[in-house]
Formats: sequence, structure tokens, C-alpha cells
Amino acid sequence: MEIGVSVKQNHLPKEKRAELLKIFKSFDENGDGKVSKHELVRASKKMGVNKTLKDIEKVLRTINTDREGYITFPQLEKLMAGESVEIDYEDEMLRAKFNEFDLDGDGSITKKELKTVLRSMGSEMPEAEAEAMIHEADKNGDGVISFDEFKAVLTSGDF
Ligand SMILES: [Ca+2]
Ligand SMILES: [Ca+2]
Ligand SMILES: [Ca+2]
Repeated sequence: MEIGVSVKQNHLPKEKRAELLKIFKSFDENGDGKVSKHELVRASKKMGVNKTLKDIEKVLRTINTDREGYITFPQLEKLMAGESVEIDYEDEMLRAKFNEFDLDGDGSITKKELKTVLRSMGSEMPEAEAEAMIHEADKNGDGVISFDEFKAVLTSGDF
């Protein structure tokens, strides 16, 4: 029966799913296909959101009715497909990305950080291009990219 199926999507778009799977795998430190609450706590630290074990347990309870104390990928996917958490997810993804660039953790990305990170990803960015990129993103003109500015660029989709 294909007719009348799901107005409300139960699955994430393909790109998002692939991204999520990557995240899931990075969370799953011991690679057993489950992310335990302790792995989640450590992962949240890495993303700079610092959830406590209690927070994590609360989330787990809402998605994992069996109270196994871990989540599997399908459970995570289901969770992320829910609209209410979608926003958090976006924000935390952005925050994680931002933190990747903000090497010294001072809350802003400098041109030097931008170039260093891109180089470490294997892409050499010409000075002028980095300059232009910062300039484009730097709405308040202080010469660095804040999280809000970063977010604005990424959500506008031309980064
Ligand atoms: Ca695991
Ligand atoms: Ca910085
Ligand atoms: Ca700025």
C-alpha cells in the first residue's frame, strides 16, 4: 500500500542520514553499534554542549522505552526525525562544526584558524579566498566569525 503514506516523514533525508550515521559512529567509541549513556556524555562534551549523565538519561528514557541505557542508530534516527528535536540537532551540529574551526576555543573563528583547519582537511585555501570568506561572514565587522555569524552563513547554505 503506497497510497496515502506518511505526510509526516519518518525518515531523514538521505544526506542527513549519512551525516547522522557518521556522528553516531563517532559517538560509538567501542564500535559495538550502540551508544551508551557514558559514550553520549563524552560525545556531548566534545560537541561543547556538556550534558550531564542525568540529562542524557532523561533523553534516553524518552527514546528508549526498554531502558537499556544505550541507543542504537535506528533509535537515534527516529529521534532526530522528530521535528522538535530537529532544531536542537541543527544547533548542536553547528556548534560542533564551529568548535572544529575555533581552535583556541575563544568563541570566534579567526582567518588563521579558518586556514589552519581547512589545511588540515587537505584543502589549501589562498589568502585572498580566506579573507573573502571571513569578510562575507563577518557581519559586525570585527574581523572574526562569531558563532552567530557562522550559523548565519551555514544556514544560508553558501558555505
Ligand atoms: Ca558503544
Ligand atoms: Ca578562536
Ligand atoms: Ca564578527
